[in-house]
Amino acid sequence: MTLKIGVIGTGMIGRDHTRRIQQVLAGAEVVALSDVNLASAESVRADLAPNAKLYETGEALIAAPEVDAVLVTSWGATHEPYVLAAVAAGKPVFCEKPLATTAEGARRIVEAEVAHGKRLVQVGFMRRYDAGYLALKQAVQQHTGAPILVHAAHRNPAVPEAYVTPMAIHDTLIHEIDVFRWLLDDDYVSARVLYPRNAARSHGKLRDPQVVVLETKKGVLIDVEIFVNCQYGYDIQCEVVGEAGTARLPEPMAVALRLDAKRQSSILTDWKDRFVASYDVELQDFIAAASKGGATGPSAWDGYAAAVTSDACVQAQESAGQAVAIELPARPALYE
Ligand code: NAI
Ligand code: ISE
Repeated sequence: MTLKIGVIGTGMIGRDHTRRIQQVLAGAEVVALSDVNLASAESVRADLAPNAKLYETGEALIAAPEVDAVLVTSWGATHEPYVLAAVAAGKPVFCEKPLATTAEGARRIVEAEVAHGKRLVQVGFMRRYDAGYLALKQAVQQHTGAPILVHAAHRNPAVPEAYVTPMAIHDTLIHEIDVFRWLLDDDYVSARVLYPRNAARSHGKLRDPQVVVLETKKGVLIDVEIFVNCQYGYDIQCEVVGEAGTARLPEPMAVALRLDAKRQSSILTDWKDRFVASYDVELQDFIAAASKGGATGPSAWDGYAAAVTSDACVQAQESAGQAVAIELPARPALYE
């Protein structure tokens, strides 16, 4: 059976996911496309999915009889209504991060899915599928002893002028927020944000870099540096310190050069290249589960937990270094 997918939002990642479904992955085909900018959907159809039908609205695409499953890759603020419409239609839906831009919005999705009685939603937290993070998790479980500290960094070479301070949390840190819950099998109890002086390349509406300190229920302290104008590359770092030893996220493969009296190797510059394999695996996983009418992987509950934490971190950005408490209600049985 070929899963027939409709894609809502055909910008950078919507185009890239369409490419992987059409050219890399097995068992699915993009049959419908929609974007508020129809010219963008038209261009993705022309380049990648010539048999796809164009829809003027995401809602019409979700309701279309030929669409078995939906990919939501539009701007974050538009995710919630599309995911709710897909759940109401009983169609599996892959939603890029964030699941919703507020915790209340994500909660509404959890409630709708629980009322439906079966998982339909997968959130695009692709790091859980990254070979490096999977190896790190195994090393923590088998070798380091119980984790005590995590030191991490999320560095982008540059961001557009419109990227402002809270986006460091809900656009960027959200990946660490999710992956550390998964890595440590833990939940957060508090968040703090500390700022050094602003980097010269930043501007009045962006505090950059910043350091987020998260504390977990099991007492692990996590410090994450977010530096989105670091200039030199796209660099994701993570070291777990445990009772018996430490484990570090592997560096992406790079040829080691000896040249001009220097040892050197390249650093990637684009998140698309850094996580290319994990995007492939997460979507193949979606296709497998959606073909059976369900969903797997990062759940709506994970999207909700990330949104609650993200809201607390944004509040902490404005709390002069004070800790902000993070509390989650009881997890519904659907997500056990
Ligand atoms: P983009 O701006 O390149 O593309 C978004 C597209 O959505 C645009 O073509 C826009 O016209 C369209 N759009 C906006 N509102 C819409 C609506 N109501 N209905 C239909 N289409 C609409 O943005 P990009 O970078 O592709 O990001 C899209 C989503 O993917 C965001 O939520 C972002 O956080 C997420 N993302 C995830 C990444 C990851 O590593 N997992 C990486 C980059 C983005
Ligand atoms: C972008 O939206 C992503 O999701 C990337 O993975 C992240 O590194 C970047 O900071 C975000 O802006």
